[in-house]
Amino acid sequence: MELIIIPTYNECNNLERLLSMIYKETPDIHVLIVDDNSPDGTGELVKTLIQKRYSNQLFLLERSGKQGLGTAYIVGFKWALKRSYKYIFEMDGDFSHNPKYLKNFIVAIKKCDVVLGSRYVHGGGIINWNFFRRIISYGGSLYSRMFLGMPLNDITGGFKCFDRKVLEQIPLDNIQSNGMSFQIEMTYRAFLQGFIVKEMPIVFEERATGKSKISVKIFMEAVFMVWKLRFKKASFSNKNGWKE
Ligand SMILES: Nc1nc2c(ncn2[C@@H]2O[C@H](COP(=O)(O)OP(=O)(O)O)[C@@H](O)[C@H]2O)c(=O)[nH]1
Ligand SMILES: [Mg+2]
Repeated sequence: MELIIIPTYNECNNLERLLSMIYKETPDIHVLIVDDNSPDGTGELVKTLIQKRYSNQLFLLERSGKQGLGTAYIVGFKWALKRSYKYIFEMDGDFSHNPKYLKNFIVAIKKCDVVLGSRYVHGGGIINWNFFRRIISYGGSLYSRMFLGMPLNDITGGFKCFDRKVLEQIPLDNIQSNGMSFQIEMTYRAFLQGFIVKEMPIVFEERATGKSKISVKIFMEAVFMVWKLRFKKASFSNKNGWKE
């Protein structure tokens, strides 16, 4: 059984239509929304949708305030591991990650341990990003690839799928990153544990409505985190993870 985790902060205008697209593509899939008390009422919308339409397939975890994407995924992963999901997705709630790719992921994950939706392989791409965003993203992947020695092209993306055994092996309480580098850290830890990570082309589309939450702080966290990950490598490739 598959679960998609979608962290949300002010995605009221996107979520209802996104969910209907997801269930159209993959009718049996389960979705967990992790909402940080969005001021626009995203949490309320999800509660209504659970009541009225998707009672057995849609779930909501609510946190009291905006605490970042990384920790939202961590609580989502823990929720998933307490249940019997075999494949666990990360996905944005703003249409950047097109649900039409879900089926391809489900085929691909059966032959490996982690599937990354990749913008930088043949067939992948980006629509509607300015030059600056492209440089940050592509540069970030190149930089991580070089420093961390991972033979992957898109390391900063957030549309991905894990086999549950990967999440069982990664010490979730020791994850250091919360912003953009969360994606890098999760993949790096899976890679160091010897799991097979494959890339699958996706075309990423910039959100049409709502605001991106990326900031200079999130970007700088990523720049320094790659160094930190690199030099902590020895201590966290063992199963006990990485303790400060
Ligand atoms: N729960 C939660 N979700 C967040 C937070 N920050 C971003 N998100 C969600 O994470 C996804 C990606 O965020 P977005 O701002 O679009 O990042 P970008 O695509 O890198 O510009 C969206 O679904 C956001 O609503 C947060 O602090 N908490
Ligand atoms: Mg986005």
